[in-house]
Amino acid sequence: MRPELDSFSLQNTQNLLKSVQDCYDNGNNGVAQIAKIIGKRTRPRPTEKIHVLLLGDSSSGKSSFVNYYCSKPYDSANPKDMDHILETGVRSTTQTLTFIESAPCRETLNAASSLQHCPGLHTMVNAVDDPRLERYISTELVVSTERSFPNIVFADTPGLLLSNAEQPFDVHRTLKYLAEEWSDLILCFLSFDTNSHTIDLISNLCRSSAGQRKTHFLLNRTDQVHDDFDHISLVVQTTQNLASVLDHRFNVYTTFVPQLATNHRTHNAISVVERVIDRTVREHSQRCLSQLEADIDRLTDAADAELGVHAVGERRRAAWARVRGVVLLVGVLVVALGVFLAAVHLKTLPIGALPGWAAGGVGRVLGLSRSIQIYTAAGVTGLLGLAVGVSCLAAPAVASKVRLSRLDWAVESLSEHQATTESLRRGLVSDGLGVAVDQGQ
Ligand SMILES: Nc1nc2c(ncn2[C@@H]2O[C@H](COP(=O)(O)OP(=O)(O)OP(=O)(O)O)[C@@H](O)[C@H]2O)c(=O)[nH]1
Ligand SMILES: [Mg+2]
Repeated sequence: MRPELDSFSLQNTQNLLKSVQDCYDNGNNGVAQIAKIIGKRTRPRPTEKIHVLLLGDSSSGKSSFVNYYCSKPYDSANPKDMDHILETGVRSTTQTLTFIESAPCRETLNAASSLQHCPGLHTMVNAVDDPRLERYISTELVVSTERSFPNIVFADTPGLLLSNAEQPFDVHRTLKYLAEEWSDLILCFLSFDTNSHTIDLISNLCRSSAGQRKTHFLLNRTDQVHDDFDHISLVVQTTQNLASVLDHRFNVYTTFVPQLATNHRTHNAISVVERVIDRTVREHSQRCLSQLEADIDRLTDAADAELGVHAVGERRRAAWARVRGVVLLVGVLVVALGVFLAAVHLKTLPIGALPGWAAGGVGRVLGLSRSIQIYTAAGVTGLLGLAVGVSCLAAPAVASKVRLSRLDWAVESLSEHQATTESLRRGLVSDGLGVAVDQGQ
């Protein structure tokens, strides 16, 4: 594979992950916000970073690997040029569980700040159930865009010792949690004299099928072997040790950090390890895209279903509106008739004879009062009918119109997101085809 094509595709992967994030978080237009409007819960939005767990023997080169990965590529004109982000040393150096990730500014976060920075770590502390762990977490925020680092969180762990009791916190339980729940990729660093205790522990960690898939072994610092014979015997011995406890296929890469190498004669597979990391980032980006597509589909279905219910309701409302219209018309006519009859009745009264007429005939007075009461009652009833009819018609119609316009907007925004995911998917496929063509050459 040509390096420029590789970096082109890496750039595409990073852009894809960023676009997926944008689709979820794009202010009021984001998928997360649309889900709230539709009234659906979404799964936690996928992160743009994969989690790479580094574990293994003490002094096997875990921290040096992080320093190497975040530094500029090896330059034979300047062979020792490498960043020193993490402390390294010949004797057990790393005592804390250290997370390393890219950020706009260089910063070291202590335990409290790390937990604040990444609230998900509380779940780990609770699961490990060792109060000491909370004090032994730190985070290195690093300004580096080398390789796939912007899309990675590394976890550098204390080297495995013969006894877990010698460790400042329960490293075994912490590694188990990180391996099973946190990591997308596990790099196991082995040294020349890896003991059976380490091998047993590692075999326990990658027992599950997910663990088997994501675990890769690095026989590191192989620049320090004396000659090819030593190199081969070391590889054979390590492979046999692993094969005695693992009943699945596994990869062992012989690696060394070029900037630290005492000699460059032995084969160095560190670039293969880098490609394994790149591939994990690409797989992750495809999973993120698939989740986004699934979320958009689910929300579109939910919005369409609600729009369907609204359409049925709207038809019923229209039918009722016709009935109400007739009732209203009758009401209005009754009012009009009442007013008209009252007016006619009052007009025909002999006004001059009114006192005598009132005094002379209680029955007539009562008759007149009843008539007026009846007309008034008819008028008031008609008016009430009018008011109730109008309010019944208007109120639900306004509420439903607001909801409908929101749903229409949601469906429109979702179809825009869908168009984005389709173009991302096309880009991904054509990118993949480009790589495949290149590999075939
Ligand atoms: N020659 C050579 N030395 C290396 C290489 N990788 C690391 N070292 C050296 O090995 C020593 C241990 O490296 P670290 O990176 O501290 O190892 P570690 O696995 O983080 O050790 P702990 O944190 O104690 O578990 C340091 O002195 C490094 O400079 C390598 O590939 N080749
Ligand atoms: Mg270390």
